[in-house]
Amino acid sequence: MKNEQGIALVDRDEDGVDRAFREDVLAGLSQRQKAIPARWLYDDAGSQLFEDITDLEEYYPTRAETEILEARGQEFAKLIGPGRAVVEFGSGSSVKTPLLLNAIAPGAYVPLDISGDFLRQSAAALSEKFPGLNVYPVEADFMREVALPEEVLVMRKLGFFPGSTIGNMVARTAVDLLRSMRATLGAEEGETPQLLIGMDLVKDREVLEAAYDDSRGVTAQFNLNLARRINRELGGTIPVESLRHTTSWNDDFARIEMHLEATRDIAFKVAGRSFSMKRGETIHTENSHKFTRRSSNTLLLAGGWTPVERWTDEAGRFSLILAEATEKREAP
Ligand code: AVJ
Repeated sequence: MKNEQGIALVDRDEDGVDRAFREDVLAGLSQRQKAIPARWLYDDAGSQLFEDITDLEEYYPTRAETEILEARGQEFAKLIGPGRAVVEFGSGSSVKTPLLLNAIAPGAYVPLDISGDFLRQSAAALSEKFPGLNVYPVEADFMREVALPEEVLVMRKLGFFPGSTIGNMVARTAVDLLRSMRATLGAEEGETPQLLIGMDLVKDREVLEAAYDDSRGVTAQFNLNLARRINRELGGTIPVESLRHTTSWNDDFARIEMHLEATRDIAFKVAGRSFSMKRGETIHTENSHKFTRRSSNTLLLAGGWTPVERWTDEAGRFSLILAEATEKREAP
């Protein structure tokens, strides 16, 4: 996979091993609290399992956010206006992006994704649905500033980041991303870009824990797939049948945590290195932060974005927030 500059985005060694994946896994398994960044959950199998999760009875976020996008089109049109280049951080899902594009009459659509395959698929699907719309896919790591295609530089920009993906990041990383988005969208060039971002809300612990530990065990498979992926791609010998999926609400940090817990003392190898886990010890595999009105405002402001409007679904489970890049010279 190469980006526009012809630079391979996935750096593989002679054996075809993704170097960043190996480094993250080896470093993560060497920590006192074992932890692997959540982004590695999404190989092809993991991405498919996540799609399955979005259909589950217990997993409300996708339905709640879609409900907002369906209900608020006229308000988006009024507050965002026509002719903006919509820059989506992550390849558009088949359902959510068309709802937004239909509502606002955009000038162009620019999906950004690190996976060229997903990017081309979703760009092609969107072009088919919107024959008149200029679509400029860009293969890039949007955690850093991305150079947008020349054709959209003159247009006003709207960033779109649905799904509460921001919730997977700890505050420091989330703020870095929000600042990168500002830079990507041209906030430093006297532009006032807008950002439409989904953020899931704090709610009863039982509802949250069920959403991340469903009765059909799909989320468990999603989590366990990470161990299988390590075995597949990094020559691992993790006894996957001796790991179990666990979910818990961390009230201090307002987040759901997913872990893989050893059900007995185990020892295994990954990429030639030896590791062990005592019974009950865990590998932390994901955080999913939940927000309040205030905590989401604080995070956005820290990242250089001023909230201007917010919507929730009827049941008040999920929020979609419209923000604009904060002026540099704003009073303290
Ligand atoms: C893709 C980050 C929105 O945190 O809800 C779903 C991922 N993990 N079930 C989320 C996920 C377990 C999901 N996001």
